[in-house]
Amino acid sequence: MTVNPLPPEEDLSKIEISEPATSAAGLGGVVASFRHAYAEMGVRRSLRTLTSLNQKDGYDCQSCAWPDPDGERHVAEFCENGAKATAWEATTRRATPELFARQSVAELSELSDHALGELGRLTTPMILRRGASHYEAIAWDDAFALVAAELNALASPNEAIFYTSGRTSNEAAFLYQLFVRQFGTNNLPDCSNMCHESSGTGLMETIGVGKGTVTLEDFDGAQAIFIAGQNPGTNHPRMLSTLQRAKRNGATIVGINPLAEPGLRRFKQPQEVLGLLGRGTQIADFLLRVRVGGDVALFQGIAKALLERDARGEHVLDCEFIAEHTDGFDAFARALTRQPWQRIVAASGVPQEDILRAADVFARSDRTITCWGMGLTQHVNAVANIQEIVNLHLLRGQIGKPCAGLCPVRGHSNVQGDRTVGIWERPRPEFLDSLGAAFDFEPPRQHGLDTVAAIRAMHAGTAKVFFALGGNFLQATPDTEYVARALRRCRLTVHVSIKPNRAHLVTGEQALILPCLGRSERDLQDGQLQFVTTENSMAIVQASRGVLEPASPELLSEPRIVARLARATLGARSTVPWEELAGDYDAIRDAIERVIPIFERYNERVRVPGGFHLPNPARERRFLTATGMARFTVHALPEAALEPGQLILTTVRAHDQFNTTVYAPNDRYRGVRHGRRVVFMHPDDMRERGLGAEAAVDITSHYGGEERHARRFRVVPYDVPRGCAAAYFPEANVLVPHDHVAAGSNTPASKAIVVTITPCAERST
Ligand SMILES: Nc1nc2c(c(=O)[nH]1)N[C@H]1C(S)=C(S)[C@@H](COP(=O)(O)OP(=O)(O)OC[C@H]3O[C@@H](n4cnc5c(=O)[nH]c(N)nc54)[C@H](O)[C@@H]3O)O[C@H]1N2
Ligand SMILES: Nc1nc2c(c(=O)[nH]1)N[C@H]1C(S)=C(S)[C@@H](COP(=O)(O)OP(=O)(O)OC[C@H]3O[C@@H](n4cnc5c(=O)[nH]c(N)nc54)[C@H](O)[C@@H]3O)O[C@H]1N2
Ligand SMILES: [Mo]
Repeated sequence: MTVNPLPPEEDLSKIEISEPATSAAGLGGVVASFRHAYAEMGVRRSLRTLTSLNQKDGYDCQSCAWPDPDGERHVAEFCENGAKATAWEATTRRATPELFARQSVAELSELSDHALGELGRLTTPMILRRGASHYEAIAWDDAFALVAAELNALASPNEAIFYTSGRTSNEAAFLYQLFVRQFGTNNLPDCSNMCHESSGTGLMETIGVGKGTVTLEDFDGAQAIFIAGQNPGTNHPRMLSTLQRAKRNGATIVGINPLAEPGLRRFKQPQEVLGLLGRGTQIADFLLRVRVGGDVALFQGIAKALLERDARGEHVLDCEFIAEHTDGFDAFARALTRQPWQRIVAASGVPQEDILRAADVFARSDRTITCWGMGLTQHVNAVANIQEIVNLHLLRGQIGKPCAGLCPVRGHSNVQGDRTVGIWERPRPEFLDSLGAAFDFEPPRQHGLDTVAAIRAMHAGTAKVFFALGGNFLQATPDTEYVARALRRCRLTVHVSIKPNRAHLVTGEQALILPCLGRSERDLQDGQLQFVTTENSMAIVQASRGVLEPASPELLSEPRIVARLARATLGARSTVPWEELAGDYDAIRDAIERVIPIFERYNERVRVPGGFHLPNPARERRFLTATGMARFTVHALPEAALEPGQLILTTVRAHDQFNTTVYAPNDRYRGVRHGRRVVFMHPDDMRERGLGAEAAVDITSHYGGEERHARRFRVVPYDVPRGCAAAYFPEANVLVPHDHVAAGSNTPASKAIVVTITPCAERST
């Protein structure tokens, strides 16, 4: 039978809706951390793990990529969601072969995403044989032999896809891309393709480097901080401490978001007694309630206001910086002069006086930082969103000086590092030259497939083996039913994972689950305790050492899995000493240093507590673009293409999830409990459609004449702009067309889905 790729329906009548929170963290956060940790791992284990989290001799939190402070660290240098991520990994529950023998793949697919995760840690490699209904255990050697045989039977190495999720360490990622390139392909899609790819593309073209230009310390002296399309209270809670400090030092903070997220409003510092109980610190001085997809217009409005003030003689532009370091200013200024204010206001949904107020903050600040997240990167015009921020910063020279600059806030804890060490389907020629020279082979030069292209290739039958180092490809990608068909067409699908997820249930003809060590666990190789390294959102490379006994003696580390797979697949074709490298991570780091010069003295520097910074030329006002200048760019306003009755739906994360991992079916901050199939709507938009509070609805997306359906959601009246709606990722991914992507970065536009919302045939009570 064919397994349903979608999460099962929910009992909508159980969903409880209350007022959204008005502040983030505080006592509620601490209680939630410990309650969750104790339930999963008991008291002793909770203390052992939580006190090692983000300490200089401990391990890097698996949750987000927000950096750790350089100086003294608090004993509790973690947040509620870091604690949940740790507890989720360090749980004492086990998904054993007996469990898989009892429950068929079809039966497992009827569990919710939360329940699938609750099955516990995988203990043994598992195989789903051709035509079988149940997974069964398989020996590691046999598993590697099977993958190797399937890979070597392909007509071309380009028929294999090698996906990476951003939790993978630098060491594992480097070995993996080396194996994939020796095998003969650049088909290395990763989660970044769905995440900050638009930031990388937008920044590379304009400032010559695809990463952010600020450090954590820069926040302490910033005069203004803009936070656009990001929900730090849920997704980067430790950022709130940084913002609180900046605020106490006098910074003005402006949020740009269709939703009034509690984390942007008030923060009660859980590490301070007063923070637990008091009113907390107000974070954003004000919020610009942009309509979904209205950011290009909004940033243009701010820039237009600056240009107008300068024209009135107020000297708000940094003319010296513009002359010395940029090109394209004249064309940019001309385009904005011609852009009428009415269009800017209509397209952004923000009144002109609010835009002028934001421009005033920008004009008065000599040290401005702009942070952004998925609210900007997952749009058709996402690259333009990022480049409009660059334009603003260039106007006032707010880059490459202390306490000012650009800050894409990365998601997965090592997504930035994976790219630095070579996980990229479009590698630079110099990188390949260096890799080839270090390992004496000729790497493939043809660009590989990114995530969306990989989905299409599998769907078309031109890619036949899918291998994932972490992640949940089925549910993280757009267009779930299309992706399910794509995966089912493969000869073999393989997931290196730590817990069961839905991607293990929608498979190729054969499927393998290869269980690996988690980051919190001790990694012993060839009798030596190893550590791995990760790079955070601000380009600091740090060591991470697990402290717990592995969940099962049969688990292998990710570098070991890659090495054994490489040896099984490449045999005498490769001269790389795979097993030696997997037995000594220092040797992997030495190899990284040989290939990527910015890692000079890697092993020495990463042993200094706190790690080291990778260089960023834009920080020093060296712009490695074709012209050697930072570039102003001109972007058209997107045409609003909504037909009567249509809304624009954005997809967001709930407070109790990490991407496709659901810790609990709740979102305390938005006032939702006991369910996730909800859609947030403006009360007037509900009234117009005759939808009462608690109505059960179906959501239909419309794209290129096609319709996609997500059925049985409960509507929640919410403070969203008129014409906009929000639902949770991954439940809404079935609505996202796979070919609805950002221009330039090919990132699925999962923050801007054109939908209609209609009552379900049958109503919940
Ligand atoms: N606890 C927890 N931590 C996480 C994650 C998690 O799932 N859970 N995920 C990790 C990952 S991989 C990532 S990439 C980050 C994601 O962190 P965020 O970027 O904060 O992720 P989202 O929840 O997608 O939220 C995006 C924000 O953008 C807003 N938004 C939506 N549409 C628009 C728009 O058109 N314009 C503007 N200006 N805003 C908009 C939403 O209201 C929301 O507040 O977090 C990382 N950290
Ligand atoms: N509609 C919509 N879709 C989105 C987004 C959105 O905002 N809206 N956000 C996008 C973004 S920003 C991202 S980053 C992607 C995320 O895409 P992915 O990175 O593919 O998804 P995750 O849910 O983070 O992956 C979770 C799985 O990783 C495995 N895992 C956890 N820890 C480890 C480990 O240490 N090693 C290994 N090997 N496996 C491990 C677990 O088995 C878990 O089930 O989703 C994207 N999809
Ligand atoms: Mo992400």
